[in-house]
Amino acid sequence: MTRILSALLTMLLACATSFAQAPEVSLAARLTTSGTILTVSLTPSASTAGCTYSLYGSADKNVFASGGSGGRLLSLFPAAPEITKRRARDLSLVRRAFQGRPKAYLRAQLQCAGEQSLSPVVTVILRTSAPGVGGAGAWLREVSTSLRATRIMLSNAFPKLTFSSPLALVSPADGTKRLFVVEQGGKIFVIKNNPAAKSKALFLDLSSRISRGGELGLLGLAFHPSFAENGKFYVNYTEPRSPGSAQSRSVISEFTRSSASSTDLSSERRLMELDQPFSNHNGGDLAFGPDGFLYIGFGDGGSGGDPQGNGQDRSVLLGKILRIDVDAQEGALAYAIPHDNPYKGNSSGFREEIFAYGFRNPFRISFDQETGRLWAGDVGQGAREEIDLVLSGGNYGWNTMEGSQCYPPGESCNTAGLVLPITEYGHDVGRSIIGGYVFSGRSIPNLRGHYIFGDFVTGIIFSLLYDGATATRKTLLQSGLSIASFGRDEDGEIYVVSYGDGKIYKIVPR
Ligand SMILES: [Ca+2]
Repeated sequence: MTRILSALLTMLLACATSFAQAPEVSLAARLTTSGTILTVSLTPSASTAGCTYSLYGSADKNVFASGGSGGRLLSLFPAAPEITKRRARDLSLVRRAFQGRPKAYLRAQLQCAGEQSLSPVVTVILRTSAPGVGGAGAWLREVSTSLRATRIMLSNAFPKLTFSSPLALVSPADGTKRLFVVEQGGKIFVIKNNPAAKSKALFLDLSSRISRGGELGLLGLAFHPSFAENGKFYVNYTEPRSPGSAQSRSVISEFTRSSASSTDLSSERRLMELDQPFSNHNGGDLAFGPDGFLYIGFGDGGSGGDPQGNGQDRSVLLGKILRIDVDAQEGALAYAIPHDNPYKGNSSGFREEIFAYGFRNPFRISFDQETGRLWAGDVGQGAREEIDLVLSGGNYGWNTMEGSQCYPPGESCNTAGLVLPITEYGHDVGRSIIGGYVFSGRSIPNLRGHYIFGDFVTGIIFSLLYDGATATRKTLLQSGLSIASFGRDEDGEIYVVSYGDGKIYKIVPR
């Protein structure tokens, strides 16, 4: 959620060009005689402003036979208007991808505003005697066979409804199939999950209380697992520290609905208040785990580079993912600390609410309902955007590391004990990662079990398949949207919350 306004402007400019069909693209690849540098040249048939190339590789030519992209995603980069050239040392994974293989097959996919085209497949003969190239590489074939092309598109889910700066779409999973849309300005609307829906009911209105602008406002919503019975839900918002103050604090509150489609503000029960030293990096999401506890994502407090060192400081709640029990109270707290929290009863002064630490701005978090895994998208500083698989007591690095690189860039660091991202990308691909959800819907069988996420600035949508050992990322679509969030309905289908045009889009098969 960093850089929203400038990014929004960039996106609007970039999307001014639309294509009925993406330009055709030709691909040439050449390996140097040392075998260590690969150069690819991509030449489109027409201008590609605002488009993106995905380069796929495989040791098995057959994975490209179905007409889809296939193969392993080796790199993803913006398309230059005419010829784009990339060298292997700039392409993450390329050298690893080719280890020990006699030949590699490459194909490029060009994506422009939802339209795609594929290059012909080219063959690269590998020199296995080259320095640094060797060892078995059967993984490439295995990965390739599991990566059959999945073609998706976005459908305007509710053509008659528009929202103002929507930030989240949440399902209460109460059997009604209704959806709740969170607006940054403080309102929550409830709608029927029906493309013909033309009315939205104002479920909660916090607009008179919140602090606004930039990354402030009503940022997240989670429903109690027993919402159908107890009517309780939880929000994460920012408010002025005192009336008229320019400084903000984050508030985690419980509300209880007063009817099926409205909530009285007087039902608020404040669980937690947290002063924000700067206006940005407030985190903002909350989610109930399969254990029934509430997980809360807080950013590092803001500014740049985490000047207060909050990410690594376990005596504060900033830069953390917390875990609390909202159904009990303990001492002076409005909640209880679960007995198996990693710092429960510690004597080091660590906050017992902490579940994991070392985050910069974990703006969106979610649980995979089938495996119980907790996923987080942690927005980067100036170089790396990352997805983390969040485990109890884990240190996710910030600000010792940004993604898998030491921070500040170019300095050495002690990486012992730090948990690296499960996937990451550089700022040539995107600049503000938006964590999503694991797809469990029926509409796209190939996508079941894939974690879907994207980027606010570039609008790219990815899938990530994690089998417990290997994570495989694939580009699904260049949406051209400023994606604020993803949403998941009661059937496991996934939606895109579009901040710029205020629309909700559904991921559907193409
Ligand atoms: Ca990290």
